[in-house]
Amino acid sequence: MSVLFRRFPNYGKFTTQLLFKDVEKQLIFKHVSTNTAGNVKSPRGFIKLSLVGLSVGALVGTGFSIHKNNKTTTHIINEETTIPPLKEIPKIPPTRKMVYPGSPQGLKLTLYQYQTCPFCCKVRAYLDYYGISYDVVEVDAVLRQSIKWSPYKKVPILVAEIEEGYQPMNDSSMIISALQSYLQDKGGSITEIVKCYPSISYEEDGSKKVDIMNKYFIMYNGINPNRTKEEMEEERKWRKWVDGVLVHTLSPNVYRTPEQAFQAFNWFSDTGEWDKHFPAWERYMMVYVGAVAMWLISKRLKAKYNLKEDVRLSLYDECNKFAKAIHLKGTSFMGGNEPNLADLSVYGVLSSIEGCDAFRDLLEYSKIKNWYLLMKDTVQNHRGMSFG
Ligand SMILES: N[C@@H](CCC(=O)N[C@@H](CS)C(=O)NCC(=O)O)C(=O)O
Repeated sequence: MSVLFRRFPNYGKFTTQLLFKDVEKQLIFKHVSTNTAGNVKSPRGFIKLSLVGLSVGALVGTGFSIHKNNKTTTHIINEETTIPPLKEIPKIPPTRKMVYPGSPQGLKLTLYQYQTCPFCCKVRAYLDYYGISYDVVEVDAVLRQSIKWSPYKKVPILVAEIEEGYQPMNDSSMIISALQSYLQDKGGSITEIVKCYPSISYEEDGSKKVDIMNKYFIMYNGINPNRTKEEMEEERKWRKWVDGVLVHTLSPNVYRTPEQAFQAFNWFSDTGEWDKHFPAWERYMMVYVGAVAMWLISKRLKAKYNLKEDVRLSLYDECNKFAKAIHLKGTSFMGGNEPNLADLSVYGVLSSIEGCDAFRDLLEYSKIKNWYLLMKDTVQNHRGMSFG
């Protein structure tokens, strides 16, 4: 992996070499075939209730895809794309503006999000910690009108204003890595940085899947990272664990019983101020259909991700792993005296369930509480602000 730390005069070269590594990894671990047949299923034709249920299910973003397949056969389509800048996107009044006086000059960002989506919470934790100003557009989970302009249909989407228009960034980990790369190299261009994170699409059991290359890598572009290779590897390891493991323990815990599912959706509605942003019919749909759908889906997720019979134990176990790793380092954070991107990612996704019983239990019965409260204080006071 030494190639990952070599310095390159421009981002393009860096991308090509990393991309090669990642494709190589996929070729090793997945069955490869030249068969590229198979269409992406469209939601058209679903009755409205199912559509609403499924859309709301996506709110927590942890495995709606389980409905589509459980098999493991994969065919690489090998389509590589980068997110093109757009000349125009519809002007939607922001739901709120987060303004930080020390925010990096010239960086105008809009976050399209669901308030309680763990991936969106992760991006907000990053922006708030570093005191980077941004506008928020709360997307309605049912019709998703405000992201109609985007070919990428999930949230978060972060859009940066650039000279030629707008540069969208998709996927929470890619967004964080791209912004971190931009902040390291202040003279760099967001569009050039985004090119370092191309998407590769492939077919898995009849549906098209997309992976974003290099999404846990920061592009230093010749700048000395001032960190050891081991520190950077450790940070990436835990960031991957957040997306690949930790996040999958959340839904089965949050929606463990119908009562807890309703409680969670009512909290989503309160904290996301759904009464302000969405018509009453849509809000009720989201709460009632969403709670039932997620309660049902979470049973499948529990099986898919091999969670323990008592799903709380899986959540505690995972959080204890992270807390123990920090304890062994003898520091306050995984990043040492200051949080790194792993700390911010763990904090972000856990903050998405703050209003739920599962969260209260987590703080009471696991070892994550002290770290979590310290992180909360650190993020809410924007202690990384001097970085910008
Ligand atoms: N890997 C993505 C996952 C994003 C995601 O799954 N978002 C959910 C909401 S929490 C979503 O928009 N789902 C819509 C859908 O799957 O159609 C990230 O890290 O941003």
